[in-house]
Amino acid sequence: MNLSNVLETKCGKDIASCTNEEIYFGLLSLVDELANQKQSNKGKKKVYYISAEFLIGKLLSNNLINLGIYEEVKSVLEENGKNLSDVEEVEPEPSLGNGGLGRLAACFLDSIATLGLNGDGIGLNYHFGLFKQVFKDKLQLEQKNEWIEKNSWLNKTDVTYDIECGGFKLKSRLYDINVIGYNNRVNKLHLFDVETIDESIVKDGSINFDKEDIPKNLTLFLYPDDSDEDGRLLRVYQQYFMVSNAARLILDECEAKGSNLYDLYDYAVIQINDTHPTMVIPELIRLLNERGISMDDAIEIVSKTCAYTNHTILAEALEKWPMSYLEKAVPNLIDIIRELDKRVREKYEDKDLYIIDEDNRVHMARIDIHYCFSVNGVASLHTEILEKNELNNFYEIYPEKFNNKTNGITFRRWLMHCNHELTNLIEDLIGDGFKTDANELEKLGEYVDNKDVLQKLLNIKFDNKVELKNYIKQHQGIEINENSIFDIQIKRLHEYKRQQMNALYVIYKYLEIKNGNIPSTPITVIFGAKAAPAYTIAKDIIHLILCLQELINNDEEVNKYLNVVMVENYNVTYAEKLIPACDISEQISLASKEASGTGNMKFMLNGALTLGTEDGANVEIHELVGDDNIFIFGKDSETVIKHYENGDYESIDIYARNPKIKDVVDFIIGKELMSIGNAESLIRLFKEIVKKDWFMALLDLEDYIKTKELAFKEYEDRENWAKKMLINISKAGYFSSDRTINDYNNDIWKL
Ligand code: GPQ
Repeated sequence: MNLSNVLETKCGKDIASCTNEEIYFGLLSLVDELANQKQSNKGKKKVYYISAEFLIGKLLSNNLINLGIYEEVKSVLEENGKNLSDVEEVEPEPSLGNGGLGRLAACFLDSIATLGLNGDGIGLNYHFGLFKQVFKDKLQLEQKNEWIEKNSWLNKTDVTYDIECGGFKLKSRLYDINVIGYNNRVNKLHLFDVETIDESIVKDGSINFDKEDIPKNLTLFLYPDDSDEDGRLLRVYQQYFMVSNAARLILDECEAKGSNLYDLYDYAVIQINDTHPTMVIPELIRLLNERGISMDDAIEIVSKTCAYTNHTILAEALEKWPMSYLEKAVPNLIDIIRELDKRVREKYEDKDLYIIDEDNRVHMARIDIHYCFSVNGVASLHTEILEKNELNNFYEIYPEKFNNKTNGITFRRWLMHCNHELTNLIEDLIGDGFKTDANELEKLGEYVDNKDVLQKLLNIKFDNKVELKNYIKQHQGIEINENSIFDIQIKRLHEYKRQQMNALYVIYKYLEIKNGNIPSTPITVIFGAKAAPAYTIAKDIIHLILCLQELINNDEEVNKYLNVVMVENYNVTYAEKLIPACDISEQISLASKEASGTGNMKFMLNGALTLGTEDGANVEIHELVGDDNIFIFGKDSETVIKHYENGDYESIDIYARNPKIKDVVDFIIGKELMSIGNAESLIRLFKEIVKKDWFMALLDLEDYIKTKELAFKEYEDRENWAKKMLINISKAGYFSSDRTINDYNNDIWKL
């Protein structure tokens, strides 16, 4: 194929005279054509990864890499005076996920295809996805994120179903996105939409719409989380619509391959990504009943087909739908859910095992655990906590169902695509085997004493910092110092992730500098985070950070040594710029609360050092790199869990006893911030920290400050720091999602 000619035909004119947009659409059409030509061997058994979220990010460059034509396309464009990264800028980012859970699903699809496995994703085609974040007056505003253009990665199919909800019927339509494996097969991401959707009911510049008009609004937005009250019933409709379509598609595909439905589990395995798709269990049972299969048989068949992944121990994130919602939205499922509950009650006395509780709420996770054949956590500590604490009563009756699958990330996106320089260096040193076998990164260990290699690593980091500096300057007009330490915390805003603790560090450092204690190397603390629109305290924390940004960056005494930046609208695209430029990766959740984290893995792979608690996958990172190559602080999960059990944590005691901490916390409502910020918000946050501090930021603050100072000190020895970087990269292979998916396949899916 002569790429230059093909692309010119696609674009309808010579490349040199095309706009970047025309080139983007030309490449999009070329990629889809190449993908559709790849005949994937179908295989008898298929995994269906059902998820309310697939945070896929931009697709162009990754698809070019996975098709093996990235370099060629790049040089053809260059020959014509065009730049591939300018073309990338034109692509809108679909925001079909909130954070880690959705991004994990996207990494998994990449690895499933790359390993040549037969597996598709099933989800919803949200038109505006998660909101776009805008800062105004140091507050977060939410706007719709339009991403579907006339030409997009979505391919309309002929598949439609009639879905019966409470009160009306919905006609669905399936859209497919090609999932191109790295040098391997092409799978599908199936996204269902409703034919009657009406984008015009969303007013410009907002995310407001009539929440009751389900046929028009069903797939407009991704639910931002449980704290958005009136969105809840709509969320139930969304979930049912997703799984009813999924169930029909799965049964149709399996029957077409020869299943008599009694052997469904020989043809399909359904991975339920958190509780959001749980209703697929009663829905499949219902559809099997409709096709003449008895209740006993249907329950057995479905239980042998479905597997459940738990992603959190946070009680507020475990879905419990009031029966009244389900009666309204999914009347067809009520009898079956009652039947599933009845069978549990007949067998067990422990009320905490019941599906329907005393307040008539339906516990979705309990349906999953009773009626799936596998229950997995997402990091070893997380699985251990599920077994010993959170789900111990279930573990006692079903020990054989429980298993761990430590999360992973795709190295195609999080190394090869986002960090070309580092990828090239690694390839020069150890060859390109690591691209398909991530464990080969271990070979980098040979170079820990090679000064030339260490210097190259530092140079690459510096170049990436300059690139990030330019990007932030261009997008937000903020100037940062590429010679400073880049200390980065990027993830959803949640109190358990403790961005507030990091902000308290910033205050500490500001006061230190004011007192004449100047850091040897300047520090840039970077945040990126969206808060759920109805999560007040999270928005207060954003406000505090934006106030600190204004105060510090405008203070001539301080801004030479310390800067604060909160990037606007943090998303996958932004992550791809931030991660390669990071020196210190902030993974500071309250121990026991972060199920795994996956940002921690991306940073490590790109040569950042972790500053973190013994939580989630940090524990496994720590084990792999050893004490000398990570900065660990804070109370461990056992201590934290005991505090919750005993109810004996009082932040006010720490505040009152420790004058340094008191000064730092008082600064939130001191004259400097109160004169530039919103008093109500700052006072509310201050009170929350002093009186409640549910996620114990003050518990670890002192140790955090001490450890962070130590990390900054170690940064001064550049060569030694580069060694630590190299060791982190060399040990990151374990966190390839190829490893994770192999584990899922060997232990659960058995494709
Ligand atoms: N996670 Cl339950 C989400 O991103 N959204 C959710 O609704 C739930 C979990 C995250 C979790 O907080 C991280 O620790 C994990 O790394 C991630 O899921 C993937 O497992």
